[in-house]
Amino acid sequence: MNFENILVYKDGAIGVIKINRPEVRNALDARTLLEIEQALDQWERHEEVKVIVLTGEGDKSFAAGADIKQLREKTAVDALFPGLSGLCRKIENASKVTVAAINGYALGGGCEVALACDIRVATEEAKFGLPELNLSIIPGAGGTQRLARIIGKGRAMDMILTGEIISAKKAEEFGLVSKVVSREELWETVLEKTSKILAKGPLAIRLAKQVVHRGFDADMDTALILEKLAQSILFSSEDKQEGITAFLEKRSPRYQGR
Ligand code: CO8
Repeated sequence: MNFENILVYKDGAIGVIKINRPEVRNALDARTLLEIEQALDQWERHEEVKVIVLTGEGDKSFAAGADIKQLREKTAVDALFPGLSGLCRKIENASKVTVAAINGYALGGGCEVALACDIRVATEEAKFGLPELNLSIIPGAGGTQRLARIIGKGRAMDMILTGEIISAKKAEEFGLVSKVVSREELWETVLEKTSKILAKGPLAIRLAKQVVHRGFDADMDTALILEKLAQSILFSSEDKQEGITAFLEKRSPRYQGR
């Protein structure tokens, strides 16, 4: 597929997906959603790519939400199709680690895409909000659920009902992003996080992601069983032997993903 609305490139072990519609603040129209899905599939299949980064072109916006012009045409039936909601689920379920590098506005569906990523880092200028109620719709791509799970029900309810746009600093206080840095430091921060992740065993990364995501929505007993089973798989892996041997021999581990 020829990408028109996103830029897709590789930087070492990072597969980058950059939303490239700065003239409309990187609003997510149908084509952009389709392209992001295709790019995700491409990076999922790419052996050298271990981390997938979503970001936005320009210094104003990560993504200003669903394309409001296209929303006008949407019918009740359209809301039942996966669309943006399916994309967010796909991001969350990616086998590789996903990072949102938030370079500006992350509003509505744009915020929901960021919420679906495993890790969120932002520039000081970034702003966050779920202003859908201004249009008399609700955050419909998982935002009502993921925001509450990440920052707590009370704060999520406040943001959703008031539509207030919050600063990066406030988002960090809320735990909506894990780090806020200057614009110049954003990519460096992504690289730092990636190099820490790459030093870990690939099987452990994959299972940790699944246990946190799936366990979070399960009851405690089920979640703890998931954790035990994942640990049991890891205990029988060559990588676990290598990790422990390397620690005892005071050297860096050489993981094979087995
Ligand atoms: N969609 C389409 N166009 C947009 C969008 C958008 N979301 N956001 C900005 N634009 C366009 C503007 O219309 C404008 O176009 P033009 O130059 O032709 O007038 C251009 O981008 C620049 O916008 P501004 O002049 O407003 O730029 P500012 O820098 O002053 O402001 C903001 C930037 C704050 C981002 C502002 O543009 C804004 O508030 N945008 C709308 C944000 C919003 O309400 N987002 C939520 C959208 S609804 C949604 O995401 C629903 C998700 C769930 C869907 C589930 C479906 C089943």
